[in-house]
Amino acid sequence: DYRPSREDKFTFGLWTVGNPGRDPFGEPTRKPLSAPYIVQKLAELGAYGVNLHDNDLVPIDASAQERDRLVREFRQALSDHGLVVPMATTNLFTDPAFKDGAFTSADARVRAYALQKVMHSMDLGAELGATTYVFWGGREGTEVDAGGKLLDALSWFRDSLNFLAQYSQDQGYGYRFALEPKPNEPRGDIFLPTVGSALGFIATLDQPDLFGLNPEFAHETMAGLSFPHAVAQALDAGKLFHIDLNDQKPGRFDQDLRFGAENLKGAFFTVQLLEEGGYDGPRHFDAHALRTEDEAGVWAFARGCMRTYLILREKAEQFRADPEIQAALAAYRVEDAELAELTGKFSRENAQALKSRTFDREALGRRGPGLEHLDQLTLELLLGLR
Ligand code: 3MF
Ligand code: MG
Ligand code: MG
Ligand code: MG
Repeated sequence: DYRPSREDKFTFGLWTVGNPGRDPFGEPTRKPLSAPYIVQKLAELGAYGVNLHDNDLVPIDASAQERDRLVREFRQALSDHGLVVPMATTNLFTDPAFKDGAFTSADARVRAYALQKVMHSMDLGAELGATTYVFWGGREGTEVDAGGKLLDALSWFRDSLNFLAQYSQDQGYGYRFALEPKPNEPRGDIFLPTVGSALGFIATLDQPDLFGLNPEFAHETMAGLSFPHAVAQALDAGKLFHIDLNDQKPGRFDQDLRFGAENLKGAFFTVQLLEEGGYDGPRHFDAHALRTEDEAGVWAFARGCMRTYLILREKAEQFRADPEIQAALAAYRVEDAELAELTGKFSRENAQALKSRTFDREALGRRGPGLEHLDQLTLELLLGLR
């Protein structure tokens, strides 16, 4: 009955269900929820874990005693309710110090403070058992390029990531790092705006094997790109270290909608890729209840994210088992053993044989691959008619 269990590995950020409904034009519409209470509620709903920014748990100006108390109470709640913390990250975007970037600030003091803050936050994450560390560069960007820092910013960013990877190793934390691209908001233009740009950047780091991606449905959609395509590229590169599931209308502000709420087919193909593409990490929801909602709406939102995922996972199984869909897929893909031999591996002989081969180009162009039929079958499956 689509009730999640720990094995489904559903996680939420403290900042997601804890989102009080503030937006650039309006005050919060909900009361803050304490971290231990969130842990209790998520456990009741069947989640597996909870993720956090340092300051979701510990206020930026907390005293050492206050920090210890908050961490102790949080850990107690985790062990009381059987939840884990698979991922941790740093808030490098709320404080005014980071208004023009953290790792990419033009002010060396801000860059150094950002490194210090991340190291403390990595200590906290390790204390809580996190193995994945996310970098979302929310303030790493510009509105004004007259400052001339575009090339410097990339090299400052690189130096910071190299430094922090070594810090993790030196402490024996064993983190894997996941970069989370976003094209804009809160900055006009954020550096490393898409999954593809982050993948390209990772190749320039000192220890590229430690770095992968945390792609987000809403972020690629804001860039006008396809999320399933981005997920596939990350999987293909062996770089899908984590994932932020939510939803988004293209051409809008960052909405962080409930998973599956807007792009049902995109959500379906995402679930299919995750389930069949070898991803075994947490299914993390980075979204929040609509600003209109009260606390009951928050839990309806969280339940809905997980329930939709489980429904779509079942749909992916039905897709695999449906004879008509499988026949349409088989008809779509044309195999040819002899040509596979010729094109599979370069040799001078294969190249020669291929060059002298005759292809019926017009027949190739005439063939109808049956995608209208296949897509309609898929749609009807999703609508519950198959
Ligand atoms: C913003 C985001 C972020 C990141 C988070 C790290 C506040 O659009 O998606 O959420 O996901 O900082 O995971
Ligand atoms: Mg986001
Ligand atoms: Mg957001
Ligand atoms: Mg995110």
